[in-house]
Amino acid sequence: MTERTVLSMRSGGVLRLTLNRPDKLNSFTRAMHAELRAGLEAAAADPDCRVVVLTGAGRAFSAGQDLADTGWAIGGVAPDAGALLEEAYNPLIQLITTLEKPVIAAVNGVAAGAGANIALACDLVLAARSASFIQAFAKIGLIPDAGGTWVLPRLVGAARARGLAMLAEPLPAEKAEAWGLIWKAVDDDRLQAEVAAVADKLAVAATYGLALTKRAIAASSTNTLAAQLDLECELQRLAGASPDCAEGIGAFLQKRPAKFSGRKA
Ligand code: T3D
Repeated sequence: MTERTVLSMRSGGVLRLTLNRPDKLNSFTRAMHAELRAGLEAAAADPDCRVVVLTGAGRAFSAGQDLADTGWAIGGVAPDAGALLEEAYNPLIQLITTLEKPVIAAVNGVAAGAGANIALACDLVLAARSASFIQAFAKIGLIPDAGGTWVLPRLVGAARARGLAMLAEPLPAEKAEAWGLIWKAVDDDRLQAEVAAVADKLAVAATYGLALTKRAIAASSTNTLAAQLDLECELQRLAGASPDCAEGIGAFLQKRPAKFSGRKA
């Protein structure tokens, strides 16, 4: 039987998706794309799933595209490198960034190429101190994809984005945190516990409000201030009419812990 390339485990409101090709540093094949997409779509459809954790099996998070599974052959005709992005990476990044619940990347080891940018597409990135982020593309004559050219300058500024993209050097987790590329670098032996604590907190949070927050922050990168203020009015109306907002304010006034359902209505 073929082993699954993505392991899926639900515990309470937390869905954990583990990239599972440790011998090839969890590099992406078409099968892995299909399985990850299915996992994320299942998360989107399941109201009881309130947060997704994405991590890697073994010593890597992901080394990006499996370079043996692209159709490149030494001396052969080059395949259309954009086609794989259209078919697989772009929809994956869209799925992560528009999922109406938080996605946490638990970066357990090296994250290279599209593997780095898939992690950076997640809402919160926690990385083991020994992990690193490598925009490996320049080493093979490609450009950063899977959203890399969009997210890098926004997170770390154009100067650092160009350095990361053009030099393709590993950026250690601690420096990634210091530069604002990720949320947190933690001791290796604390990574899973820290991720579980964050996931458990988000699993009982006001999920719909978080989804609207995610939407607003994503829109801010192209909006003017005036457009963003309008969007905040629109989304705050939706958040304010949600049962979780009523519960949150009621709980505050009654001096008791809030019990959020995560539902829209
Ligand atoms: O159409 C398109 O393709 C466009 C899409 C592009 C998306 C992309 O992601 S392009 C970028 C692809 N990724 C890379 O270029 C990174 C390649 N990997 C590395 O540079 C290194 O493996 C790492 C720096 C990530 C880690 O180095 P190290 O020394 O710790 O491990 P290693 O020995 O290089 O790798 C261990 C095994 O994983 C090895 O297999 P083996 O020899 O033991 O059977 C290695 O070949 C395999 N592996 C690592 N990365 C990939 C890979 N196999 C296939 N594809 C990989 N990307």
